Amino acid sequence: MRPGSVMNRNLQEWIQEVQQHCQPKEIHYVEGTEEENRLIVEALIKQKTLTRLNPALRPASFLARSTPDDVARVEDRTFICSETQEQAGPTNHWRDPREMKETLLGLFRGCMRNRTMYVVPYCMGPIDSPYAKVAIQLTDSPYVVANMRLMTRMGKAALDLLGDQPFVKCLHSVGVPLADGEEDVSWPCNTKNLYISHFPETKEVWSFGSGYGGNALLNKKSFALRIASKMGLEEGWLAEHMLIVGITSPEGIKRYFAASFPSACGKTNLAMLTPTLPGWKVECVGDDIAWMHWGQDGRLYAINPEAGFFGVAPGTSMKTNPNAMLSIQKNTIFTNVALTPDGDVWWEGMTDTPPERLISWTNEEWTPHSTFKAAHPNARFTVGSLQCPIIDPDWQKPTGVPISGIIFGGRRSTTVPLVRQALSWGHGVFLAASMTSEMTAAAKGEVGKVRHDPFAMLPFCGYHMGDYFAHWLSMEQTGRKMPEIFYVNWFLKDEQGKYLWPGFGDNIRVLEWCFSRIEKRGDADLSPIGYLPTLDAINCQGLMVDMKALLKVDKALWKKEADELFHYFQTFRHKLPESLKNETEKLRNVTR
Ligand code: OXD
Ligand code: MN
Repeated sequence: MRPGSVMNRNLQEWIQEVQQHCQPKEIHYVEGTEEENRLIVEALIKQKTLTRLNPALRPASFLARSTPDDVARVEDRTFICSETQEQAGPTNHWRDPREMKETLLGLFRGCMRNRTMYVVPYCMGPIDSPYAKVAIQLTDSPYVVANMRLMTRMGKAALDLLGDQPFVKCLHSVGVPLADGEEDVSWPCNTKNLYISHFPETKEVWSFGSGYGGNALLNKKSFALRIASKMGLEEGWLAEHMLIVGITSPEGIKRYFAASFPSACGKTNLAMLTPTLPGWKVECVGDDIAWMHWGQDGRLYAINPEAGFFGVAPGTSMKTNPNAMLSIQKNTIFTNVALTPDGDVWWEGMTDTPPERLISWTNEEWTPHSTFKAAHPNARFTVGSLQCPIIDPDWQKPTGVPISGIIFGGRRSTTVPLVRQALSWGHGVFLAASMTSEMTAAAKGEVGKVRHDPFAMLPFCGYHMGDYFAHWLSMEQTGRKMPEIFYVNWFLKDEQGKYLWPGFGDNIRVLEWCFSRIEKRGDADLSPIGYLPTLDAINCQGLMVDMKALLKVDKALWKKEADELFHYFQTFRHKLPESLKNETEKLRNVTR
């Protein structure tokens, strides 16, 4: 792709503006070819950003190690710069867009000196989908380009699709200009000056200082969730932090579910589940993001805007997620995992017994006696969706797949039962809005602390969360077939701290109950928090589980929960929809 073939006038002007301001040494127009990728990867190896893994064990795969200060999304440096603070709402960090741009212009001035600026056209959603959207990322990180090639439809096809249309502008720099002749480091970043700034009105993202994950791969959280959620509000659709999975019963009935969990709560595992119940089949459409539109038949249809997985490596094994392990056998970029002496990768939880010797993600000698982790808890793998052995045949269907059920869930060791079904769409929205979860390593913060994470969108909603709740409530309209809503918790523990539910492949037992409820079968009791399965409604054959404990609704704990929720919801003030207020009151009354 020559500069001359960049037809979009806005794009040409923008590139020129950024070039003048950031002063890169050269511009590379990314085409997305194999040869181009080969050259980028070779340069990254030379720079020691990537290490080639043993081709006999892990063909065409690489390991990247970041610096210890650039390992996760940084939510307190993530900003929604809407025109007013009210539009960003109480859950987002707001900055005035003009002030933020002034600050950023200062930081971006000359920030790409002696670096290449890559122009990365990419499409979110199948190229031939009416719901696909094109964005352009300008970045000075070749590591970002190599990852985006796996995670998006990147290059010429996206640019051709764009034509002269408006597009989402994503500007990214690691924030480390080089003096003439200065040697680069293997992981340039400038985390002292970190900004991941979103401008929802003008559909722009400006990210400065980090080279890691969601801070730098602006296709994912920044565009496909924060900016897209605002587009969904404006255009009447939903951009959600949800996996999409197709489930076929032994009778051959196939239904699609979307499911929303906070980061690192097992979305990838659920999306690729290997059922332990005979006759059931699971196929994966996506593991992290769903864009959902209403079809003419009144059903909700979901596309996966991504083309690859950016999964958490630690804890992934042939036992917990064999399909993920099979997906990453080749053509994979690993970041912050450990290196084995024979040039392969390892992470905590991959095997029961760790190897005798490793090089840790911090590039240090590691043995099982070491007091530090071999892989970072937020270490990742990046791989194209097509490598997943159970990728759904319709995963790229332009109009998406029809959603019969939506599952919400969080990580809670107490209080929240294994599964329940919402009484109605409005009640389901209430359950999702009241989602709480113990924090994980996916974001910088206090791991284990319970926090509210409505719809698992707390870090990803590009506008006022109260308006977001109202948008969800407004989805229910005459003539539409609303999906059933469920709320699950795989993470309950007993007093000794042992998990009460085996999880992983056995989650199919819970999905079977959800499936039967959609078909108006399946036994349930009405409880103060929704429909609960009766004690024998979930197939537990071959398991030793305490279903009573798993389905327990402890009134005293729920009273605390309801009171706390009441106070949390007050932070949304007049933007809290009346129906959520009423549901909270009802919950407080029944648990009194
Ligand atoms: C992710 C996240 O990377 O949610 O998917 O943090
Ligand atoms: Mn996610």
